[in-house]
This record gives sequence, C-alpha cells and structure tokens, in this order.
Amino acid sequence: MLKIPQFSDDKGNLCAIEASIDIPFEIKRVYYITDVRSDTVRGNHSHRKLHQVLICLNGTVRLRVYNGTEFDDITLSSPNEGVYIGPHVWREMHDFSDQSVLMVLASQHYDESDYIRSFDQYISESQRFFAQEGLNK
Ligand code: T46
Repeated sequence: MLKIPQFSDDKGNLCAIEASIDIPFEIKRVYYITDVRSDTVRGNHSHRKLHQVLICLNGTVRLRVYNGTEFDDITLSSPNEGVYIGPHVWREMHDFSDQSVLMVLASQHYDESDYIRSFDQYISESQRFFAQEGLNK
C-alpha cells in the first residue's frame, strides 16, 4: 500500500503525486476506469513486465491479488492511498460502487503482448519468473 500526500483544509482535499518520489517507477501511462456495473469483474490477468499503482479516486473498488502463493483481498476506498502491483501478480477488480473511479499509473505504454490472460499460463510463467528472481514460490 502507498500513501499519497494529501492536503486538507476548509476548501477540501488535494492529493499530489510526485513522479519518481511517491511512485516506485517512472510513469509512462495513466488510465482510469469508470461506469462499471457492480456485478462486473475486470482484470483476470497478470502482466509480464508492467508495474502499476491503482488509486480509487471516488467510491469503492475491491481488488483480489494472487502472487503465486497466496491471495489477498484489498478494498480501495480513498484517493490518498494506492496499491502497487508488480509483474507476475494476478489481479481481479470487482464490486465497483456507483460512481467509482479507478485510476491506474503504469510504467509502460499499452502492450497487449505483456498480458497473461490465462490463469494456467500465469501459474507456469510465474513459477519460472519467481525461480529466476530467486523467490521460491
Ligand atoms: C490492469 C487493470 C488494473 C487500451 O487500449 N489502452 C490501455 O492503456 C488499456 C489499459 C486498455 N486498453 C484497451 C484494451 C481493451 O480493449 O481497453 C480495453 C479494456 O482493457 P482491459 O479489458 O484489459 O481492462 P481491465 O480493466 O480488465 O484491465 C485494466 C488494464 O488493462 C490492466 O493492465 O492491470 O486494468
């Protein structure tokens, strides 16, 4: 989890993200997801190289991540906190609340070949990846 600096006063809240200071990679792309029905599940993939930070700017979004060993469930509900997701982490986003806005900061331009969209493929690739990195999963 990352804390985003927030400045609050009687005018409201302002959150500021300083690239390379608050985010552990160079930001090359920003996208945001809106108008998602509450029964929709998005994600269901992993990335080979991409690093990302997810920030829920409005409303609530639930996130389920799997690092090859264990699942973790995270609720994103505050514009001053983000979750960092590195390569070879499976992710699903679900239970989008009404009016929710999920913003994502990404380390690379969009590249479909970086996606692993099959869970079986993810399991075999991630085991090789973690073994190469010296992380015995
Ligand atoms: C991720 C999660 C958190 C683009 O053309 N450019 C882009 O930068 C992105 C992110 C997507 N697209 C196109 C590709 C698809 O035709 O937008 C469409 C929806 O993408 P996708 O189904 O991959 O969306 P999600 O919500 O399942 O996943 C997205 C990101 O793709 C992914 O990298 O980690 O959000």
